[in-house]
Amino acid sequence: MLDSRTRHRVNSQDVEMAPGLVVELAAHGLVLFDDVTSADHLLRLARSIATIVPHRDSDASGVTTIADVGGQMRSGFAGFSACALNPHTDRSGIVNPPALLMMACGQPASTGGECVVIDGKAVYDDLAESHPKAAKALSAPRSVLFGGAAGYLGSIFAATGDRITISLRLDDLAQFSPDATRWLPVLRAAIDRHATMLRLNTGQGYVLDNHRWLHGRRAFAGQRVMYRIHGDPLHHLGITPGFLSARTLMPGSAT
Ligand SMILES: O=C(O)CCC(=O)C(=O)O
Repeated sequence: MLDSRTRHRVNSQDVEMAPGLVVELAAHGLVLFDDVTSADHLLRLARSIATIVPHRDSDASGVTTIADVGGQMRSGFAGFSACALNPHTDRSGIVNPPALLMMACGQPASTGGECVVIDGKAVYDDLAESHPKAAKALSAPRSVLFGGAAGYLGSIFAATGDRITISLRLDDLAQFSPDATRWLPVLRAAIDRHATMLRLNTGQGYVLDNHRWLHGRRAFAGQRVMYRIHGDPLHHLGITPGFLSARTLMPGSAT
């Protein structure tokens, strides 16, 4: 669950807004902000903490404007509808997804459209405690094909050194091994237990560690507009993506 420590208020006039934000981000992997009033403003914030990673759908500066564009929904383009989005990791179909996701609300929906965030560390620790077999199966190498045939064969939880990362999508662009499939209901229940809904107004948003936190949204009606930027944290800031767990249950470790 979020608490007041995870809420770092960013003052739009404050050129020094990055340091406090970085401390929160390094500690919790998630920071909420206010007063980021335009896509340009989000871009300034993003450049102060990250190297921008462009996206298929972004403009040249790396900003993607997410809104319901109508028409028929195509696979991999659900963001541009008014539908709910299941908890996911952005760019899970590549080996190294960008480590940061920055989102700001340009205009809230008339109804619905709340953002949903889930701490992958809480999900992992929960599973490791309550369903160690699930944690292990969902960490098995090559147990998920993310992103279709040209995608990436990996796992939901993966260890790099002493850090664990989460990578997930639950749409038609993820195919799970039979053993991972068996544990998906347990995973989804754990995700639900740790989900927090954020009702964002204009100028409010979040920065999250895309290797630790999952994000999604609820269905909406109206002209909702969100600005999105991906990036990798600037090296000198000392932000290490992913999380540590006292209960590592990676394949090969004792249960
Ligand atoms: O609309 C949102 O709040 C989230 C969008 C999103 O997660 C995406 O497009 O991947």
